[in-house]
Amino acid sequence: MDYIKERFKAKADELGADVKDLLKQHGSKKLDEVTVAQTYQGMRGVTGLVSETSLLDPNDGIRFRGYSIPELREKLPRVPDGSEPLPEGLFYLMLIGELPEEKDAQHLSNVWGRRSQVPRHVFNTIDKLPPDTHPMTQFGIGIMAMQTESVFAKAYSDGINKKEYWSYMYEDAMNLIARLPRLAAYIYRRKYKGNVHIEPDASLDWAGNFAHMLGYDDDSFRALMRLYMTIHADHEGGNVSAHTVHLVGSALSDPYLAFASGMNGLAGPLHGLANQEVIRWIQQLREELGGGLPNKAEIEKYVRKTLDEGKVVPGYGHAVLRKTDPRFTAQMEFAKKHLPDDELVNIVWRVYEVVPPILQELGKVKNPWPNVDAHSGALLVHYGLVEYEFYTVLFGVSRALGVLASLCWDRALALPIERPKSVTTRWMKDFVSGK
Ligand code: FCX
Repeated sequence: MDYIKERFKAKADELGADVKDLLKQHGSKKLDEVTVAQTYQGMRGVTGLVSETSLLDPNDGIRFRGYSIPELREKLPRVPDGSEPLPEGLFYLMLIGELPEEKDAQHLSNVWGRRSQVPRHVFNTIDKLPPDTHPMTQFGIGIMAMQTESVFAKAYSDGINKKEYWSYMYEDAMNLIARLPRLAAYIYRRKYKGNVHIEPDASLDWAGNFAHMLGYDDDSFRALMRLYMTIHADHEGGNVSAHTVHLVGSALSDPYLAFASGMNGLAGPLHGLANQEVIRWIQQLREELGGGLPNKAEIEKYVRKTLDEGKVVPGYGHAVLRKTDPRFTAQMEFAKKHLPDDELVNIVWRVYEVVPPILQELGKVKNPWPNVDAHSGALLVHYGLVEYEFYTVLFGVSRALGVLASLCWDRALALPIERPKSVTTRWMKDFVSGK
């Protein structure tokens, strides 16, 4: 057995015993109370899920196994002379719960490289779609087409012991992560680059090779991809994509089915699609003004118009965060180092000065600060990746790292099928009136 898989199994046995103990001793302890409002309002603030890979603090932002994004940028392994962390290292951290050594990240690069072959029928399936199909739709369909490769689905159909589920899920998760960059690059180059594809470069790391297959071989773009793939990977368990993967996986749907479902959630404009919406929104602003760098008054007018039209300002707000997203800050730091004079980036920074006080003024927006999606598109545009409909696919490739590591944990801890109780408004009225 691969040594990382062995380590995972050992950690899972250890935590499994802890959880058993916790449930035995404290299983009936109350964690929370649920209000009528919370059941109608997206269960905001209800603690009802366990996700081992990361934890979100409203003020400090995301921590992966206790490490913040600035800490990870310091501590995770990099390529020689690299400036940004390797997502392989983050995956190891989320899966095993400890910081990796360089050789662990390198090992994962090699394992994923070896498993990265995407079957021909997946490309054939994509080729049958109208070229104007949204890249996220193509991505979901491609993942579903790859489900033919699920070792869990096959093993389950052949008949396996419950205790072995985790092992097959793990294999599927590793294969899927390995294959996603190739699938995503295929979709990109088919739709935007005349269907001319680029063969993988086995000497590169997972994110570096992804950048290469997309057609961007600039060193600083590769660094951006490593950072991008690291910061989008996980945001605890309750966000739509992570929760969906957990929920669908709880029915023992294999990782291909569960991950494709999560990607359909990521494709929503209030979630991952917001990264394309930000660029579209800024482009419309520029078109209205005839180009150039808009001043603060012009941005303010445009923001107010957006709100008056009953739309949200994309890239701002969050269900849990209550401060500027550290993922926004990490990208801002990257931009200050690599592209401080970029016009679009400067618009993003100016929007950051203008939007929060206006959202605060509304009195209802709980978090007026920018989230990860407010910055990511401007960086990509700088390097020539201007096709903003593709941006959520990049988010999705990264998100696989967190949600699939979590799915391995779900099966290793033998978590049951998820089934919260729902009620009707009739029931609710009877309840509040004491009937
Ligand atoms: N612009 C305008 N109005 C906003 C707003 C924004 N950016 N953010 C929140 N609001 C509004 C809500 O629409 C809601 O209005 P309503 O009462 O009239 O329906 C009110 O403020 C209260 O919402 P709030 O509790 O603050 O936020 P929610 O937890 O319900 O929603 C999201 C959180 C992220 C969905 C919301 O802030 C939003 O729509 N933001 C814009 C889209 C976006 O950037 N999404 C990406 C989020 C994330 F980072 C990701 O998943 O990628």
